[in-house]
Amino acid sequence: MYSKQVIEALCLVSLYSSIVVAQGSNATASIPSQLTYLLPPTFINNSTEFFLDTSLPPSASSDQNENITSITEAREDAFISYSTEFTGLLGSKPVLRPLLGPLPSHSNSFYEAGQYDPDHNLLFFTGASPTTSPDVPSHLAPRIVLGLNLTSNELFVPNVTEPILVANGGAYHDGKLYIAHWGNYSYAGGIVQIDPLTFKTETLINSYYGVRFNGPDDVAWVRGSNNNSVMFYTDVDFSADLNFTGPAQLPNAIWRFDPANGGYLRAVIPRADVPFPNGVAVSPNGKRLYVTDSPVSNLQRLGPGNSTGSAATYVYDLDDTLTPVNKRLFAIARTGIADGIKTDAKGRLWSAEGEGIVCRNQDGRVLGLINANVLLDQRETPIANFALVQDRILVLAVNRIWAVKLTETLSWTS
Ligand SMILES: *[C@@H]1O[C@H](CO)[C@@H](O)[C@H](O)[C@H]1NC(C)=O
Ligand SMILES: *[C@@H]1O[C@H](CO)[C@@H](O)[C@H](O)[C@H]1NC(C)=O
Ligand SMILES: *[C@@H]1O[C@H](CO)[C@@H](O)[C@H](O)[C@H]1NC(C)=O
Ligand SMILES: *[C@@H]1O[C@H](CO)[C@@H](O)[C@H](O)[C@H]1NC(C)=O
Ligand SMILES: *[C@@H]1O[C@H](CO)[C@@H](O)[C@H](O)[C@H]1NC(C)=O
Ligand SMILES: *[C@@H]1O[C@H](CO)[C@@H](O)[C@H](O)[C@H]1NC(C)=O
Ligand SMILES: *[C@@H]1O[C@H](CO)[C@@H](O)[C@H](O)[C@H]1NC(C)=O
Ligand SMILES: *[C@@H]1O[C@H](CO)[C@@H](O)[C@H](O)[C@H]1NC(C)=O
Ligand SMILES: *[C@@H]1O[C@H](CO)[C@@H](O)[C@H](O)[C@H]1NC(C)=O
Ligand SMILES: CC(=O)N[C@H]1CO[C@H](CO)[C@@H](O)[C@@H]1O
Repeated sequence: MYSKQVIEALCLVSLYSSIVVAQGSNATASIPSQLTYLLPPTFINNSTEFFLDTSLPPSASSDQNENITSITEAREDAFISYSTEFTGLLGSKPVLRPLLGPLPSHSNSFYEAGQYDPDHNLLFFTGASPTTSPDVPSHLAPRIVLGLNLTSNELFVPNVTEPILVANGGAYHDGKLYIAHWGNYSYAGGIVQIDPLTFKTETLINSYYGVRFNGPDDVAWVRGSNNNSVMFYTDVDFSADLNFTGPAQLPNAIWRFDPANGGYLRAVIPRADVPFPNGVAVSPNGKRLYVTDSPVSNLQRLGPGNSTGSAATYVYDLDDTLTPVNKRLFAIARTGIADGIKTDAKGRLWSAEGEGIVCRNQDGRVLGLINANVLLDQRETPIANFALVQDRILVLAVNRIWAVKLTETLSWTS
């Protein structure tokens, strides 16, 4: 509930400008961007903890600036702003409002997808059934499709008409919900289309000339200038590593499906470009494709940092044929990986990362974040996704859902 402003002028007189200390879990901390790249050199670093856990030498408070005792003063604040743009987006009194939960810990029922159906005011997401025993390790609990009626706040389990086995990311497009799922040993995963009211389910994609996908993970639709729509999805072999399916049959890739002209499926981004493709999103103007890479070293049986990939988000341009070209590194996650990503109506990119829900502008600059330290009851299972619902962000915080109302409309549909 407390919000304090940075005294910008301090930046001029002091090498290490002041951090604004706030109290209370609904507070906003404004952190001068200078502190994101310049600290007293004996700061204590640690990539597994958060930036807000960085401790500065005691001398920093006396020698450099009495106001910096440590960045950790902001660690219990819900909102961390690195820009006036993000502070403006939060408004004067941002509130992290509990929407659902908490369920008993380890029930990761509020986990992936996070898709808003604006036609019926419904939220769809994927996660463990709320009745899953807390004894089942969260990464092994089968993930199903779940719904929340945002009018009545009623949680429901859609009675889908085809199996959806280890449901992951999703997309809402043209009145239908699309979900990526891994399948199991005997049932091929793929992309399914679900009617949001009747739950009639149809498989759209599940094979490449008779070869199974490894584990379709996320999906996004883009509408071209001629009003035809094309679907992108990521395929990654985490499912084999977790023994939900047999060994990978295809190299990990990002695929493009064009339903027009009888349907045309092709791989458009190879694993040489993005080794472990995970989240996928398009910009509202249909000109950009974002993809996250997830070098989850425990799944690859490698040590931390021991991977050919980066915990990064890449951006491609979409050319006139809606084909991704011109790959650039967009951002590297400071902690963990960037998992679910979504663009807002103004083209900013929001991503679920170790540190929380991170908001970047189109140049990849971090504008601010919603702090995982406050969002999560535990740190073992990070936040994988969230939803943009009109002017709200609904955070799928594993065993609870939080709602944050912002000052702008964020959601849009392709
Ligand atoms: C990071 O810092 C925390 C808190 O000081 C500590 O518990 C943890 O062991 C550190 N991790 C690494 C990899 O240094
Ligand atoms: C510390 O912060 C206070 C209040 O925000 C300000 O008045 C003071 O000038 C600051 N001190 C330094 C050395 O920047
Ligand atoms: C923020 O404030 C709201 C309303 O006062 C309250 O319901 C919520 O629990 C607070 N958030 C946290 C994280 O304490
Ligand atoms: C959502 O809840 C409202 C209020 O109870 C109800 O009128 C509406 O029919 C529900 N929507 C769906 C899709 O079930
Ligand atoms: C789900 O749908 C099936 C038919 O597809 C039906 O037999 C079953 O009763 C339905 N279950 C619920 C809980 O509505
Ligand atoms: C895979 O899922 C199908 C469809 O739900 C089910 O019939 C089958 O028993 C499952 N196979 C395994 C090995 O779990
Ligand atoms: C574009 O296509 C959608 C359905 O695919 C349709 O609802 C919409 O009216 C179309 N827009 C234009 C401008 O043709
Ligand atoms: C992998 O899953 C299969 C099929 O469910 C099971 O038979 C097998 O024991 C599992 N392997 C391991 C190492 O858990
Ligand atoms: C990196 O991975 C290789 C191959 O699995 C392994 O031999 C090596 O010990 C790992 N190094 C670290 C630092 O984890
Ligand atoms: C406190 C701490 O974790 N310090 C580490 C900072 O990074 C260097 C280089 O990786 C390590 O040697 C330190 O142990």
